[in-house]
Amino acid sequence: MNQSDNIAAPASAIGGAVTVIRLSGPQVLDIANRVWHGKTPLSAANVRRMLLGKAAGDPTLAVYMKAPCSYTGDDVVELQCHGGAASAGAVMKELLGAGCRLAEPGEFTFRAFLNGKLDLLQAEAVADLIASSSETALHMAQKQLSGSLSKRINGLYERIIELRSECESRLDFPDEELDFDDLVPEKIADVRNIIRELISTAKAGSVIRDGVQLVLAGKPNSGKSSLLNRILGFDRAIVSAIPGTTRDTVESSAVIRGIGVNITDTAGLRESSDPVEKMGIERSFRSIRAGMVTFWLLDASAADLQAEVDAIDRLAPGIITVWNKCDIAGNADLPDTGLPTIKISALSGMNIEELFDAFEKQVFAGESTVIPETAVNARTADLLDRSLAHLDRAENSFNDGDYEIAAAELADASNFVGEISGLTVSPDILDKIFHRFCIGK
Ligand SMILES: Nc1nc2c(ncn2[C@@H]2O[C@H](COP(=O)(O)OP(=O)(O)OP(=O)(O)O)[C@@H](O)[C@H]2O)c(=O)[nH]1
Ligand SMILES: [Mg+2]
Repeated sequence: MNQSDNIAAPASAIGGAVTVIRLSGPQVLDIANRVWHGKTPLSAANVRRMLLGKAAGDPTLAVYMKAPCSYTGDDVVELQCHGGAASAGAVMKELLGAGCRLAEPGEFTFRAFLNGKLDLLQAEAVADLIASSSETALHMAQKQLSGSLSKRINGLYERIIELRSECESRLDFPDEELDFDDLVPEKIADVRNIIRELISTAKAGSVIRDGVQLVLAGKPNSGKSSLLNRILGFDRAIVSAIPGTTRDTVESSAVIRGIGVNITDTAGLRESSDPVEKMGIERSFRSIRAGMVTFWLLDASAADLQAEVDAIDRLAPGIITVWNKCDIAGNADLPDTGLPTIKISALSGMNIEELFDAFEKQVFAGESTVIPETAVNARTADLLDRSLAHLDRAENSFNDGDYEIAAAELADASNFVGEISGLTVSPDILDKIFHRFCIGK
């Protein structure tokens, strides 16, 4: 990505009532004034003031933000024109004709990074913020955008650099009676502990950011669609007493305990000669294999309870067995499934909160279910993991009196930690990170 030219792109989804077109670069003020015409041109005299004029023949609001006080740190102009592909397209066409080029995905945020407006962790938080599907995810992204994680990571980086210079001073002045720090091994161990603690938040981070695939599976009539409707709080799927009601998979989104969940209700599993039902059952198996958690529904009012248990596909991921219809099961002696089990009634809502407790436990796989304020993503966890290996070796070398190796290991460790917020980073990694963004951000 070239930083010296002028870029433009719609920054809001086309099709809404208004489209925001964002321009960034050294000549965007001139370019915008050639395309947009108001009573007075955009200039330093009306910086950050919204002015009404026209662009491509239609009423358009325009605002100029002068470098470095803008999102990207460059000169920025934003135009607000009528929504709809044709209207925004006409303005974009004029801007491209006047000297802008279409921005690449994430290019505005990339410029913000190059101009020191954001570090890499904050840039990733911008992408997370847009993708947030729950309040928890939004809160986590906002926290990271405010720089709280960057502060912790940069603090670690500084500490590793200090330890490295301590090792180097022993190399440079081996015979002198300098006031050396005796606590280097303890300090390395301390840094390692903080890093381990951060890595332990990765699981929660991925659950919160990416959400969870939950599959409702079981025999026909066990109450899968009833449970889906109960979780959603409205009638999404058809429920009937006829086995085989759901023929295709039904997908819905929900938030359970602050976690974004994509729920798939599936066609009941049984031997069938009906070709359409067979296709539905094949889809059920595909969904089950792709899930992270499976609620396997069992009918507690069935005549043969052991047959319910025998039907469980134990290869399904993250199974919680759910005895449903407990409202009419009386005191039936329910056989043990050997798996985490909850007794509910999808019809009355009995024990749904207990089912959510079990879901939360399953999602965090036995780790603490307390959602951390900040949590690292897979990229950060991987870099922290790599730095750990070097810190281990640095400590051993230091204890052996091999300060040169210790200093080199600490340098490697600091490079990996520095890559997290972008203090040390290679261009191909930057490309990868910013291409996760949409155009216009
Ligand atoms: N008493 C009682 N009836 C229930 C409960 N849950 C579901 N049912 C009834 O069981 C029947 C089947 O429910 P569905 O939700 O359609 O079952 P399903 O598992 O989606 O069935 P298929 O789509 O055929 O695979 C309906 O008549 C529901 O009203 C429950 O907790 N208690
Ligand atoms: Mg159904």
